[in-house]
Amino acid sequence: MTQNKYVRSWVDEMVALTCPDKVVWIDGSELQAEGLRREACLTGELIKLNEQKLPGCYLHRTAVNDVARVEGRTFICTTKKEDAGNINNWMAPAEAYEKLGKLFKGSMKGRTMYVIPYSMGIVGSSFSKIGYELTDSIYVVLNMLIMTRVGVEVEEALGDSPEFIKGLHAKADLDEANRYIVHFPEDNTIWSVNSGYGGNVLLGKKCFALRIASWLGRKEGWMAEHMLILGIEKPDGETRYICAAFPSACGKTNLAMLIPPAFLREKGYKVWTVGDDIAWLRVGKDGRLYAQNPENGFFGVAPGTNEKSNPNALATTKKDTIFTNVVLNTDNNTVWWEGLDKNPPVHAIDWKGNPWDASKYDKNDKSTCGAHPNSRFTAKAVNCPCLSKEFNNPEGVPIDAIVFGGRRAKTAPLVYQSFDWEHGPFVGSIMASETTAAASGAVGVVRRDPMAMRPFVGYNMGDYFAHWLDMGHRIPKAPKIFHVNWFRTDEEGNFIWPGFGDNLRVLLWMLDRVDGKVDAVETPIGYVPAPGDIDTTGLDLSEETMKELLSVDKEAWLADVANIREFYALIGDTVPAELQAQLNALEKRLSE
Ligand code: OXD
Ligand code: MN
Repeated sequence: MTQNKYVRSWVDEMVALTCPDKVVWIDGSELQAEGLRREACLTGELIKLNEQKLPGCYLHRTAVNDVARVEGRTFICTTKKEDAGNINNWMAPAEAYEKLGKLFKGSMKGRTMYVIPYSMGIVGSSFSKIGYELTDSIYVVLNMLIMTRVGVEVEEALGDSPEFIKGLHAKADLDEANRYIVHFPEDNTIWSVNSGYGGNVLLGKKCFALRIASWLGRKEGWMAEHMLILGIEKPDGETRYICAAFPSACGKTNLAMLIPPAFLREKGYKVWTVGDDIAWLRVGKDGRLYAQNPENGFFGVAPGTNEKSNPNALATTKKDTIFTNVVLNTDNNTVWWEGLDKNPPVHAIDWKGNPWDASKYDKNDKSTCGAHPNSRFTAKAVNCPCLSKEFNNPEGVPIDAIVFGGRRAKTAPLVYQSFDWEHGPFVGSIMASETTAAASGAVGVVRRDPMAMRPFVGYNMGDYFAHWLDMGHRIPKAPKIFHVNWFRTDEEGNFIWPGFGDNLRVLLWMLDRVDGKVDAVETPIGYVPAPGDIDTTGLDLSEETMKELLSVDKEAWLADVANIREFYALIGDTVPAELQAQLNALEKRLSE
């Protein structure tokens, strides 16, 4: 237990508020973790899985009303409303403390409070930041032990400093109507109550490493982004690094762990994973931008993960993993989810804990799913077969390219490059995803999700854009910025681009652009590859189809400009003049 007086007095205060029967300090040891797993199995909070087939693996089920992040109940509490901006929900700090204080009051009576000292980032690295999470959930403790670096070494690194993020979480009675995920960036504080779902309660992840960290990054001159980090090893042994931001559930984990297509594998290309969800970015001494993954594990979406889509993720989950809300196969005590394989278990329990009959499964009716569509695996990074050897490098990895991406049926081409750095944040700011009605091919609703950070920026979105522009001036050797869309569809609504491992072909074009090895075609939206510059060896894609994938539909883009204007108006007058000028220039180029 730390002697840090700031930690001790804050813990005392939170104990007085929540009134736990017992307080347990988490030391990061395997012995303590094993004791907690055993206790959780006794109460039913965890189910131990088949030790031969899935050693060290467990299943957990959340309450049925508590299966995803709750954006509508997530708040940024700054003294001035304009500091949180129009995109975030805002509450005055005093009001939030009072409102949640009542919910926390006595909420741990009859329960144990666990005190988790954790580091986001490699302990002792200049990137890293320390947090404490107080929670009444063993599930949270065990997930934090996988997702972050926990224990005595973290307390030693903090020493007697007051610089730590104070996280308080209580399950209370899981009451949806009183569920709140609240951030006080001015106080380095996060309060989460009435949930037991990962994204709401593993406070190191979205709450700290994105919302609070983005606030700190702006103050201190660095960036916290919703980005994967991957390394591409070339046949000559050199490895180049790329960061990519896609909205939730658009395949970041799959891209981060991709397996190159056979002809590139044979040439000697390899892909290494540094991170699948969050990147902290700082300018290095050499003037390049460096990235570190602040997490220590993966909290991935299970459904759809299989031997084809992501064999590396699947392999990562074969030991030491906590599965949440997947199907339990009662014949052999293993797990299953939709899209794992074509052999659903015959005797099974669904994510709600009820007997499940796979033969009644109808893919158009989510209520018949055995696993919840947002069911998850929490798996250790060290168990990932393609983990980068730079994963624990305290300096981070140098970034050559930043990639933004969305899910667009028609508008965005397969790939384009921004004209320059200033145009890059513009490209990020107009990121969007849409739903497609597959049957009719009709285009659905567009949700603008700048830099994939709409739910995660801990301050005013316009100020966040300004920070991106400002960072351009601080990075002498800035990465190049690109946009991709793996999801372009044909008239029948079928995806045109094969995706998955073949996405490496597009990343290699980017690296050629970075190295000045290949020309590109200038279009109103940016530079696109010349026909033939993306290697399509072994793919069944005609030149016509490639042209279609890379085409820019001016009418669709002009309609998009109108939608972007509305979105900028929603953010308000903090949108930097530079980005408004970029939007006007785009419109002009499209109209010419
Ligand atoms: C997300 C996640 O929702 O990573 O983005 O869980
Ligand atoms: Mn995410």
